[in-house]
Amino acid sequence: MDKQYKRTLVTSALPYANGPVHIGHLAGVYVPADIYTRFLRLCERPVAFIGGSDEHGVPITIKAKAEGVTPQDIVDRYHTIIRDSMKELGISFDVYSRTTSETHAATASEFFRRLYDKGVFVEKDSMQLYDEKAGQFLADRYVVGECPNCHAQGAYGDQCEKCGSSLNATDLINPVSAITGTTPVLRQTRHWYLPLDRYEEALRRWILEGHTEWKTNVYGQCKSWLDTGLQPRAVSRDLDWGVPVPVEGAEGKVLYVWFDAPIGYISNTKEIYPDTWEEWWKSDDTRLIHFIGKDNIVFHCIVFPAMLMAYGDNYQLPDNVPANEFLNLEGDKISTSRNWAVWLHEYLRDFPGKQDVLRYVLTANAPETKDNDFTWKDFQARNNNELVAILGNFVNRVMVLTHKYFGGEVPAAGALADVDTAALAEIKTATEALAEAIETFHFREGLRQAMEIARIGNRYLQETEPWKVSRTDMARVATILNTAVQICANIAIACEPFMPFMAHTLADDLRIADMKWSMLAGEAIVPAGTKLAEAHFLFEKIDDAAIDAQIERLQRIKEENRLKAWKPAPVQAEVDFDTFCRSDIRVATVTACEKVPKADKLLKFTLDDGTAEPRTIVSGIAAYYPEPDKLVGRQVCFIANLPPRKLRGIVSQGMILSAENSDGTLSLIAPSDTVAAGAQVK
Ligand code: B3M
Ligand code: ZN
Repeated sequence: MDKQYKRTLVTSALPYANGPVHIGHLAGVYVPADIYTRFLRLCERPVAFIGGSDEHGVPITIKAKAEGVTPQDIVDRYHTIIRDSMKELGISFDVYSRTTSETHAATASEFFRRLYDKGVFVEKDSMQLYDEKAGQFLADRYVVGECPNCHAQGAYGDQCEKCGSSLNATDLINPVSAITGTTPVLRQTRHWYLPLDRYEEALRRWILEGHTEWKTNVYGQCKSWLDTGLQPRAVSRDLDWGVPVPVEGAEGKVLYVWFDAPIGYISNTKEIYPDTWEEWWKSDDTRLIHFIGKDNIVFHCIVFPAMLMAYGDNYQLPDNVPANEFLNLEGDKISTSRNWAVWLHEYLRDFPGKQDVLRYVLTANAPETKDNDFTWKDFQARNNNELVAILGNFVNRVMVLTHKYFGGEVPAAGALADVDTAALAEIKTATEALAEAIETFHFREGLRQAMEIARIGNRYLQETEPWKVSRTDMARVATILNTAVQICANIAIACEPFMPFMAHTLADDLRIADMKWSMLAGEAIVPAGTKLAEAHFLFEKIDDAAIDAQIERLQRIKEENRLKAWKPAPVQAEVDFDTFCRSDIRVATVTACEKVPKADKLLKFTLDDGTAEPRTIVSGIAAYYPEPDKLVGRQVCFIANLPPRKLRGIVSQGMILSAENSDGTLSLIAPSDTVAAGAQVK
């Protein structure tokens, strides 16, 4: 399909260097981009895989302020963590640079300047919030106040987290600067706007008519943006962190992070190909593919292409943008701020040597067409039941048998029987389907086809049973095992894009020096006479303890988040003092306590309230006191002057007081020292 292209430029979203990357980023962007790139390399098609950190933007400055360090400190820290962890996972970037590089500053600056000189931008003055104490304009995130829609306090200048509406900082009621806590004033400021409306027709033709083959989620989002009508967008900000606006009189202004970040793809290409980078961006026979998550679609399909159109000079627009949906974790949305994530660097620490398992699970479960869920139980099951039981087991059996019957030397095959040619034909079909799936960005399907080869291998051994044949016909055993070794070789090559660590180990074991896609389903990938490595297991089982530890970690985080989110209930409407005083609250000593039969919420208390008569009160707290007899002897507080009422046939004389904890559990109220039964609470 893309034979007319000389080279493919693969980009993957530049992660913000304000935190580590998690499985959501990996499943959505980096693992699919890496699969695609590795596939092209195996096919010997020229490809460059561009990555890097996105190091500008307001969130980084906020994090720096919160920690009392510089933005540079923040991006240095996370750039290193992200770069190293992605490398360890085998994400095979040709370059992983950063938007604080000099090359990038020069490239982004030149890009803006050219658009400026061509008169592309619209310059507009507007009123924005300014913190006089800090002496700076406030980015939307730096302003908090009352939401104009739901009137919640603490809404941010760009969004109210309570009602979800997106806001303008100037709409907030009683805005306060998050930097100094002072009330900001409105001040005039000038910014440059990219008039997206002027590119609407061209974008419409290019996407809606020219790229009907794009994934439906991507195409649909573009269509809805275009149908709503595009507006000019400011591409500069009043901020001291970013690429300075290269225009006289623009001191204190930087390029908006979403203007400079995609240019980072160009800057990073220059870093690896300082002499030939233009071929990769500006020639018709280059194919540009952006791997991103669904929240970045508008920037990659509308804004950046409009920027490239505005620049001209034959910059190529993306040929495809196979954006993914989101991956959830154990049923909940992944969230950096709530620490609800599996962080890559922590995974690599907790599961050393198991990079391929994560790559496998994230691909098998990739959110290609809808949001999907990662669970640790599924991770374990896929490892144990698929990688270990199907793939690892097949390869191990072949290696063991080859050692057992032929001292580890691949025997020469004789004439093939029908069962042999049938297996090889099935493999050919699977590898063709696999290539087609990867070409069209259906990586889950691709992985399924790659695993199919191992399934074919297992069936082949079951049907041919070389261990039985060995009693009568060693020449036939030789043919079977030669065929089985070739199936292993197909597994190595077909799985390389998905599980490169396993694939290269297996290729080494089979003495395949240089894997190529063209070898697949071909004849004798491993020549007869090759001495194989000793048999070993490519995958090992993951036990319950390792999985339980991860699940417990998530439960702890959930608990912490719940406590953080808890707030005391709002205070009720006022009551006058006399009304309050009419409630007669007293202390009593528990003399007996038991469950009420057939009412799992209720406990029946018998109380000494200082009078001659014991008092009975039924209370709905059984769930929190599973051993009611242990309450005997304790003191409780109760309301003495409520009218008696019947509960489950028992007359309850009052109400026992308890406090509701943040998790909804109830806890009995008692005086801090023992007092006389019947003492009044005042
Ligand atoms: N840093 C947003 C993100 O990580 C952004 C991507 C930039 S790609 C040019 O979701
Ligand atoms: Zn609101």
